[in-house]
Amino acid sequence: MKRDTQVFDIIEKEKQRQVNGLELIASENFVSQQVMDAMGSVMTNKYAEGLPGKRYYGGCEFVDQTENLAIQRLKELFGAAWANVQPHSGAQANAAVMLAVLKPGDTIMGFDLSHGGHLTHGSPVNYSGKLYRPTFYGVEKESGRIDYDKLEANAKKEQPKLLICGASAYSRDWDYERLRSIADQVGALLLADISHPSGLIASKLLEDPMKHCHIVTSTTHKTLRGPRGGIIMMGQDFENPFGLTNPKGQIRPMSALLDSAVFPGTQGGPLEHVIAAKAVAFGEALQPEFRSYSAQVIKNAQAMAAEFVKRGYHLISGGTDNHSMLIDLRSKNLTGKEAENTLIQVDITVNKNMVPFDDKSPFVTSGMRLGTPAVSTRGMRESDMVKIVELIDESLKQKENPDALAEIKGEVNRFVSAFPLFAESVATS
Ligand code: DSN
Repeated sequence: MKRDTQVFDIIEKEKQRQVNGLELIASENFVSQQVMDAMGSVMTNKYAEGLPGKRYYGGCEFVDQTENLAIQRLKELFGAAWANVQPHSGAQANAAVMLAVLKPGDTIMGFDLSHGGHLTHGSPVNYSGKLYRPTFYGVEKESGRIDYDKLEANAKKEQPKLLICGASAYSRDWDYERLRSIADQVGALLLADISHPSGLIASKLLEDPMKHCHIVTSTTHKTLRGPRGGIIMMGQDFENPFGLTNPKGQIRPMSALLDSAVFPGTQGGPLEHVIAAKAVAFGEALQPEFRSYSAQVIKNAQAMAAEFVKRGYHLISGGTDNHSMLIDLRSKNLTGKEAENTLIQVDITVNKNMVPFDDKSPFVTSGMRLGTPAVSTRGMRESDMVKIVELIDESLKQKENPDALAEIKGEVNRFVSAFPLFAESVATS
């Protein structure tokens, strides 16, 4: 068969974009070669609806083995009693949880998208806001942090059945113990969506949600540095408190309800090639080197945040506990759109982002979000973060000057050429 050069030429260009640029999108990372090898393997050819040992297709003995390995390694990584590794994405994982624990029209409470939350936590344009009654909590204007007393009062007023914590743009850790106490007081289940910080949590560098939350979901491709995908976990199994039954009218343990909410509830055949890659990534995350990597992610984010503050940028909440930061650009007379578009001209990738109490539309925004998982995978350290902020600051100051931007782009390309792209070549000690 003739090789499809049309597609592979484009893939090569994307590779060069990744190699030559500075990747600061907080939700992105670079996987190892062995994670890519597993994703691009024959496992993609196999149908395997069902769970290991209970499939609707023959010939599943080997995909059963990789899926079991993924489950076993994931449970070990987070100290979970139960896990499902089949969700195709974080959005699919959250959809399955809601299908398992709620009836249409039930009230949910999540972190406001415009304050840094996620679409699937109740946004009106998402299934979660269309099928359920969404209510929200947010951050305080002055502190940029969640006020748990206000959250509690809000939960008592709205009486959600599902309280969701987790965010796409919140640079502070979460008080899961307090959230569980609030959930218990209003009779809600507590879901932690740890998609962003899951690698840092697996490395025991942030609070542990597994001890306090009924259900935990995550993506696998952000700080966890695996293939694109989703997972669902529980610290311990329990009986669904809302009396929901399976189609036969039987009360089932939550694990069974969640399994059937993934398949057949919201998905068909699992992506066994991605599950094999998840198993590889979870194996990598169990190594001591991964903890060193995660520690560097946080050190880099804190060094980057401090340098932005030094240069007069306004960080929401003033700094970061994790891998990310959200910057309000209004004090620099810039929009998020202008910043994103300027930085892409110098091969620096960030994303424009709403800031809490934003007065601009989501297509313009007043903020930019940055994160350090990808640059840390390339082996960059604190002093490199200072250099990166200098490059960003200079680019934004020169946004109307194409010659200056061309020069900075050359500098960015030279700077990154010292750092290899993929995980296995990274020094983490
Ligand atoms: N909200 C996306 C992000 O954090 O980039 C993920 O869905």
